[in-house]
Amino acid sequence: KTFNVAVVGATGAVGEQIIRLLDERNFPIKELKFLSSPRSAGTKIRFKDRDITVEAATPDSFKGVDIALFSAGGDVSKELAPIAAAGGTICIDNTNAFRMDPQTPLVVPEVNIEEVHKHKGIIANPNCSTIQMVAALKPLYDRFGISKIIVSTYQAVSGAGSKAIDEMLRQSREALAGNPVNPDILPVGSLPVKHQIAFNAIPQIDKFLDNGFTNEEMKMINETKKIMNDESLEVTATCVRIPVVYGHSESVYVELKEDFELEEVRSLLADAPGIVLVDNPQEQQYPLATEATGKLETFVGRVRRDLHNKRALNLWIVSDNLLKGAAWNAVQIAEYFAQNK
Ligand code: 11C
Repeated sequence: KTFNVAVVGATGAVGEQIIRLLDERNFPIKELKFLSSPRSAGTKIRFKDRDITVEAATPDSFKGVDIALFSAGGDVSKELAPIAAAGGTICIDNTNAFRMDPQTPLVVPEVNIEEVHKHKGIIANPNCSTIQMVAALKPLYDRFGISKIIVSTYQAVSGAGSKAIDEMLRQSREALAGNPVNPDILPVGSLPVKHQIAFNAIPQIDKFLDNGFTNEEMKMINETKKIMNDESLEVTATCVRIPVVYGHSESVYVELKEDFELEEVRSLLADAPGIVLVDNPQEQQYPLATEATGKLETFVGRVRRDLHNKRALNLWIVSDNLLKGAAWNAVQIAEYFAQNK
């Protein structure tokens, strides 16, 4: 069986990766449509042996489309995904628009693929920093239970889009030349105050809420509870932007509900789907953003027992934020549909 597929946000950083994955993995496509904002419409994108012209996304774009992958921003998803879903299209949405909607499954295939069957037309892809953390913690959750997670992130600028990548590279060149760096985009394009990202670490990703946490931190907290289907899970997060182009890294402290042996933790991680254990401190081997870039897996290392709480351990979790954190997770869900239709 083949499917009519639409990619919404085809010219963006995540859209580009979705298209590459559909191509490389030979997704069973009948017709393929690339959609975007009117500004990017008309662009041609190569797919297999042909050029496909990007069209402006409108409510009429989804007639006859079986699966649509959205990554054109929350406003576009809010406007168009319900219309597409009402017409029978399965919408896999990479934005924040529907993640916490109780009607919308929030899916990481390694953790809760069965949730997709509850869909009402829209399936949400979680935030990148959440996906890699829950994928790595799932085998430990299933075996021992988890009571508490304390995470600090070290997030790549590509999470804030291609303009943020350009800004980080430009600032680095300016700083090395001894010139002023002129921050323009980060931490949040729409807020008046900007900070240097080159040679810096910015403890703000997205806007602050009244509780002192940022939106990005609250996404990690709320999405983790929803995906794990466990409101009692205590999660706290500090999200930090660092001058890395691709690959989010996370320092995670996790308190288990039962006693554990480190060797069993290591073997559970080594055997888990989509997880690669890289944990050999003697040889200075641990996950690195540079090595995770371009890979579909989530890498876990620095596995060690906490010195104060024998039921707690520390981990270092790294993944390509545009792949498992976005495009690959979405294409994985689409592949599941294609195989189970
Ligand atoms: C970042 N995590 O690194 C963000 C990007 O809700 O899908 C992804 C935002 C989202 O800036």
